[in-house]
Amino acid sequence: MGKNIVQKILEKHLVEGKYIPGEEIGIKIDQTLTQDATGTMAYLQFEAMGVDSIKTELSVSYVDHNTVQIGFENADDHKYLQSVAAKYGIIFSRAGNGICHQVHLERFGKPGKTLLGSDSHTPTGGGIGMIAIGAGGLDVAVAMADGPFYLTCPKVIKVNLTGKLQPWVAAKDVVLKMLELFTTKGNVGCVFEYSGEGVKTLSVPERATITNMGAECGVTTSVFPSDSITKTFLKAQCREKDWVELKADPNATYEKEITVNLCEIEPLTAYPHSPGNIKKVRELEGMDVDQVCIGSCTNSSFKDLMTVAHILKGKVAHPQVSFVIAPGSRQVIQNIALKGALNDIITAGARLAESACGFCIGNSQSPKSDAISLRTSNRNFLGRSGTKSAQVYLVSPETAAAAIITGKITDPRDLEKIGITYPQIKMPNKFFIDDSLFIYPPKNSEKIKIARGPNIGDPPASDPMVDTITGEVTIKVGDKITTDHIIPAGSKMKYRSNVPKYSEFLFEVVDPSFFERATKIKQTGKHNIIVGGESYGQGSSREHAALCPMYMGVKAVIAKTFERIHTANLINFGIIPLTFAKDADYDTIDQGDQLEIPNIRIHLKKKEKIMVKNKTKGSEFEVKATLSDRQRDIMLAGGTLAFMKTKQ
Ligand code: MIC
Ligand code: SF4
Repeated sequence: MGKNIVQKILEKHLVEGKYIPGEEIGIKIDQTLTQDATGTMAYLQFEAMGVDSIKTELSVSYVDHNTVQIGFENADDHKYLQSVAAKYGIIFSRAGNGICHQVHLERFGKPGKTLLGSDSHTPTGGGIGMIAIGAGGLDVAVAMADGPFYLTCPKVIKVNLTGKLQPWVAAKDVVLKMLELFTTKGNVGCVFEYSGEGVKTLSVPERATITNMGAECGVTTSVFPSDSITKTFLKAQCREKDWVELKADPNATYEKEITVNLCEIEPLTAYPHSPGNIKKVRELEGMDVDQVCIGSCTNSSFKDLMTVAHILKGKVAHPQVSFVIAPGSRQVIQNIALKGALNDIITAGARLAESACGFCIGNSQSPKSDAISLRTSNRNFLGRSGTKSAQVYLVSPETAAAAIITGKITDPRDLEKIGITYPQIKMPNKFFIDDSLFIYPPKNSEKIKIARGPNIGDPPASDPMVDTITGEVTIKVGDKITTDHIIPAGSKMKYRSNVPKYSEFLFEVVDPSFFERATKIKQTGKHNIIVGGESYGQGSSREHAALCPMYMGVKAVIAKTFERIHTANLINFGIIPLTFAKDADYDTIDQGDQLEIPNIRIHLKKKEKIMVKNKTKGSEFEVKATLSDRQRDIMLAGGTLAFMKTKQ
């Protein structure tokens, strides 16, 4: 039987299990990437493993998230990261070099390789035919130490692209269409594999926009074939030797197939507060816009910014619009500068932000109260921009540029009515390349001292699993609770290396009194329990959404369904993810209810039925622990680090 691309790459990297969709497998990871906000904890955990150097083909530590440096904390983290990189053989990408996913695509990604990144948008690498997966920092640390990465062998969905995008319709609109079709939930354990005639019409940056935002559907990753377009891109990056061809066999089989006709896609937007809320731009046109932000790992490539520059040439931003632009990498800035496009953008009134995550993570450029903000980024969760009352719409660079000119939500196709022609951007045959902001590790690293400023603390340790969980429902939340709801990033992100302090902000956007309640419950010696609805833990890979609850004494999360990365993080930190055997039981629980899960340790060990007693309601209900044998052992040990110690 023929093989699809996903199967070809995964089978080549298989180190444990069999390639049977739905079953757990372990794969060898060729490359890793970390970013500073998740990296500090990842490397602290790597250090705790006692390995002398990384065992991957290539590992890169990027500084791109926390670059605001208000106070010493971020700078301390950066120094720590730089010294760890030198010590263990990791390439260090200095602040200013760009956003990890964009830079990795440009300089390091290789078709056919596996990439594990401590960031949920690592699937950007699928744009050049990698199996690129986002994970918690601890999983990345394990991969750097030569451990397998465990995942559920995915169900591969073939996305057959036909036709060609119409002028003014962008790759962003394709992935927004995918979000309309697949929504943000129910796709755990799947991978999107793109194929068909339409693939040939998409450049690498366009493909990367599509694979980047597959993360919002909750798929494990997304992948494009590696073809002549990939080769041309790598050649332009002086990396032609990294190219290999990758295509599915003609008779390859898939779990499911869908066809998306590119000709039929129109400019789309994701309206507040979920990337899955899709409408046509046409339906919202005329709405006043207060802010437009162009950038993020989804849409900040050379092609994106050249498109924007062309549209804005000779125009000035509408007086009511605050216009911010954050190029994806230093290479992008250098190349658009050489073309004169940077000048066109600045002349149009752009506030040029650092080449970093910045506004996307609410680290800067929070909009005014109740603002309508149009962003080319990938997430518009409540409060993520830093302004809880703001309404964030996710759009393509074309739609963003149209609003900059008109001050209103505008279908970019209407720009032709005011004499602006559709920009046909040609990708350069050779990019201007300057790798001087990468620091390569020295050959001899013995003398290197790891820099530990006061912001660098030890990762908190977890205890072995208790016999019986006895506690209180500290919080009951609804469906689609994201990791941004669980623990915010933005201005609080500087506490990533200080777990006790960062924990104060748990559930801040949903219920700021959570921390106080959880502290009281912990002090009485009871366990904290979280109850959630469908798709709990959407969004980022941030392991602090498990680490901080663990620190606060949360022992179980009971939800209708969980998202992939968050489930793995909960297990890594010894919090048991339990699902309702009957969804209706969710309705019988209230915040403050006293729950008991008797003999959970034994039940887990013996794979027996697990019952929860609701002592407040005098009722009982069944929950499921859907764990592999490996995950079960980790849970019993109290988390991955504790489990690894039992193996030594
Ligand atoms: C995000 O986009 O939410 C982040 C910030 O990049 C996170 C990582 C983090 O929280 O540090 C992600 O996507 O994994
Ligand atoms: Fe950075 Fe935003 Fe991309 Fe996350 S989604 S990596 S915060 S640019």
